[in-house]
This record gives sequence, structure tokens and C-alpha cells, in this order.
Amino acid sequence: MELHRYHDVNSRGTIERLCYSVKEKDGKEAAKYANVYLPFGYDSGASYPTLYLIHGGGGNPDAWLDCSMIKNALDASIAEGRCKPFITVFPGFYNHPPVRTGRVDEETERGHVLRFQQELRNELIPAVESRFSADRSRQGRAIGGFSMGGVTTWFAFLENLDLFSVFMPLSGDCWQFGGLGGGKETEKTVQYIHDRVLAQGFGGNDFRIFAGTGYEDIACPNLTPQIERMKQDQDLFRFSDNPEEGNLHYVLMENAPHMYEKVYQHVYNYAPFLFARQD
Ligand code: FER
Repeated sequence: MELHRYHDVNSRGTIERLCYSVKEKDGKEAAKYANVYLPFGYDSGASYPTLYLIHGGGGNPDAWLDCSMIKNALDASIAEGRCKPFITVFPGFYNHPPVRTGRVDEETERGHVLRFQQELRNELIPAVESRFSADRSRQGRAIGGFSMGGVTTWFAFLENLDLFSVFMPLSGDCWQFGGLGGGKETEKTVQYIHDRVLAQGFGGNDFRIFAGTGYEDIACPNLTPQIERMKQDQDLFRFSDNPEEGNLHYVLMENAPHMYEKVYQHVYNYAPFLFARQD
């Protein structure tokens, strides 16, 4: 994989705050914000593909930016021509963050990232696309995330495949059948993923998955069996080590525990391929 190191970049993108509100079950509105990275030279007359990049458990819209060099990685990739400019949206999947004491409560977290699927469709994407010059097609939208953000990404694949064509789950597995389900319920999970693609009216040419984690990452034992089982489902998934071929990719990073500081390297590595085929 290609690794990022800090670069001095003269052409830097900007971070804007997008405020929006979400209707809750009781009919009340919750005020929320997302951080939106606009690439250097952003032109409101153009149209940019957009990556939604989701934080991990206990996080917030600032977590990726606070904990990693993601902004410099995006600035450098665009400045050096590794990829065409794209927008990156950093939302928060909580409305009311739970008080966390140590280990994550799996069912509570699962509830939050499931609820967030409706927010993507009904509030967040419309708010992003009415304010910014974002490509409004599923080919122009990608979603990825770290840890519970990776879990969020798998749920987007199951529920929102009509909204996104590119998926970048990092250090997070599919929790359809409960916490750590990609490892604990591998067979059932992959069968369900398969069935959901078809039920949503799509096939193997309609998406690309760019997954990753680290050998030392606590999610590795959950994500790896899921990806390995998906590789065997060759009717739907075409695994390739070449990110320009196939629809399923998996990168395991050396010396990489469960941290934004490590995981953002996958975003850097995959950035040239997320939207490359749109030309
Ligand atoms: C995993 C997916 C998500 C995992 C952990 C998480 C242990 C989330 C942890 C947290 O939010 O603390 O596969 O493996």
C-alpha cells in the first residue's frame, strides 16, 4: 500500500461547517453539524464526487480531523495529482452520544448506526447536495468509515446501495447479526449481504468495496473472515489485489492497531481509485 507522510502543501482545501437538523422519532428536531472538506480550487460551477467518511464509536464529526493527518493526506493527493479533487464529508452518526464507560455497548452502537442510514437519505445527503456542488448520482458518492464507521459503511451497503456505489469499510465488520457478526456469524452475514444486493436491484457491476484494517487491529479477527468468505462468493464478488479491477479489495497494514492515526493511511492508499472510473 502507498503510505502517507506529512507533505508541505501550498494548495490546501478548506473545512466548512454544515449545520442541519434531523427529525427524531418523537417529531422533535435535533441540531447537528458535519465538517465538509472542500478541495483547493473548489468551484461552485463544477460538480465533485463526494466521500462520506464516518467516525468510530464514541466519536464525532471532528474525530477523523483531530486524530489523523487525513486533511494533509487529501490535500497532498489532490495537489500531486494522485486523484481528481473530491469533497469529503465528516458527519456524526449520533444524535445523543451515549455516555461511554470503557467497552462499547454493542447493541446501543448498532442502534445508532442503523438510525443514521435514514439520516443519510433524508437529511444529510440532501443538506450536502443543496449547499455544495456535489455529484448527485450514486456513481459520484462513496461512503467509508473507521470501526463503528466501518460498521456504518456495511449497513449503508445493505440499506442504501441506491445512494452509494463505493464503500470503504475500515477496521469494522458487518453487524447485521449483532456485534462482531462478521467474525461470529460469518456464513449468515455473507449470505445476507449477497441477498441484500439482489433485493436492492443491483449486481456485481454496480459497486466497489475497498476494505482495510491492520494485522494488530482488534477488528482484524472480525473483518478478515467476512472478507475471506465474500471472496468465495464469486457470483457476486470479484476480489482483486489490483484496485482498478474487480469489485472487492482488502488491504492489511503492518504495525497497525485500531487507531485513526493508522487507519487514515487506507484512505490515502485508496483515494486514487474511489472515483477514478467516472471519467
Ligand atoms: C469491530 C468493529 C467495530 C470491532 C470493534 C468495533 C473488536 C468497535 C469498537 C468500538 O467502538 O469501541 O470488528 O472489533
